[in-house]
Amino acid sequence: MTRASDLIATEHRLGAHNYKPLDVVLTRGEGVHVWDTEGKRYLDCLSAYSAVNQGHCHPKIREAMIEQAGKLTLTSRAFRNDQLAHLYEELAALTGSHKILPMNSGAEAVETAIKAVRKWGYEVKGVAENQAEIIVCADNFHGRTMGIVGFSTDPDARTGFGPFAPGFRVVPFGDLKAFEAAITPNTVAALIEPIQGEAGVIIPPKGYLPGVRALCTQHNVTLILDEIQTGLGRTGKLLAEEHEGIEADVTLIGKALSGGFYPVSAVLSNSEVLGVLKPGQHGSTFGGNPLACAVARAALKVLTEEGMIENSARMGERFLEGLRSIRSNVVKEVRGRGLMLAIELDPAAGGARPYCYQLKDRGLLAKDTHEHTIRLAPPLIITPDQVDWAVEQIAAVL
Ligand code: IF1
Repeated sequence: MTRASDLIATEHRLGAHNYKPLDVVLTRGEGVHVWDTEGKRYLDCLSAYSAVNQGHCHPKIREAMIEQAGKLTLTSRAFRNDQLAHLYEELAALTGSHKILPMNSGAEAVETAIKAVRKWGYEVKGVAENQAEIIVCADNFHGRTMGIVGFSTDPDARTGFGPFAPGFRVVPFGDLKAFEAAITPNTVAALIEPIQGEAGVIIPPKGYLPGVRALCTQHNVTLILDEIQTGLGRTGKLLAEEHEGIEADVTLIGKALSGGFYPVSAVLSNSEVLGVLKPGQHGSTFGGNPLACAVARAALKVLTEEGMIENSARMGERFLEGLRSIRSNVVKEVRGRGLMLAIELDPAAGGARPYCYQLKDRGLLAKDTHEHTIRLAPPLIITPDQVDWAVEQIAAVL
């Protein structure tokens, strides 16, 4: 049973249908490329939703993973391991954070931050018990767990899954007045994506995030930036907040923290917020395990040492320019920062998915989002020639 059509049929028969992937069955990846079971090669312009920023199967991350897998994989946090302290040190040096809490998935990092800021609100800010409020944005995407989908505004994400936890206030993304109006004495935090990913690569208006930062400082509200998708070089800086000249109080990273080898996420913060979590109040069997730490250390090392962040900025500009030069009456808007790019099609074009299938036939993998948007996010190691080739294919199908 190796034929792609058989594998797809089996997935259909035995798997839950919570995804509708493009019908391409991949079997190998290297750098910016992936190969399907028939041996056809594709330029990957999704990078596993930015988890593979370093490129598929990066040899140095693979080496670190294999080496650590032969030594020690999991101790649980009941005991210590000799990798965690090194990851802390390297992450702290890179990001300037004072405290770090390692988890596995992005959603877990978000849930962890929510727990920590609520407790901070009660113990440090002085909010009355169970009154803590967190401001979130409309069209947010922070993950799939119960706590998170409860403050989603996407009907697919939340309908049928209630009842939901209270304590969240939804405001329009990019509207500083609305943000200010939502702040109450019980507001403990604001949770925001610096660029909304799932919503279609929505970049907030200039001044919005600095304004949010100032309001948070003024009202003693913890600013949590979800950089799980935007972080680690995707937008051409280590963190997307750098484009705005601001610093979050709590930063969430995941995805590319492992270069796609393993689920690794982390909450980064100053000591005041994460400091409220005491032994027994939070944790995870796999969080901070030595295999995850070794992989993350290698993933961060290659990201910085191999110039991937700078390349993301340069290639992002080239890609955006190329896309903007495409003359097509189905294109409504092209937008992006670094290698986080999107083409919004005219609703009359009949949806983005047929275009993604045409791109697949031409050897380029991209993913439609929200009906009319094609999202482009290649690995950060993409070369100028590969960018130009991608633009040619996209121009041809549009
Ligand atoms: C899926 C999108 C990307 C995220 C931000 C937290 C998480 C994500 C900003 C949770 C996850 C993913 C999950 C993936 C689709 C995907 C996605 F289309 F939904 F928006 F990347 F573009 N914060 N994003 O983007 O991280 O728990 O998944 O590790 O299939 O659901 P996770």
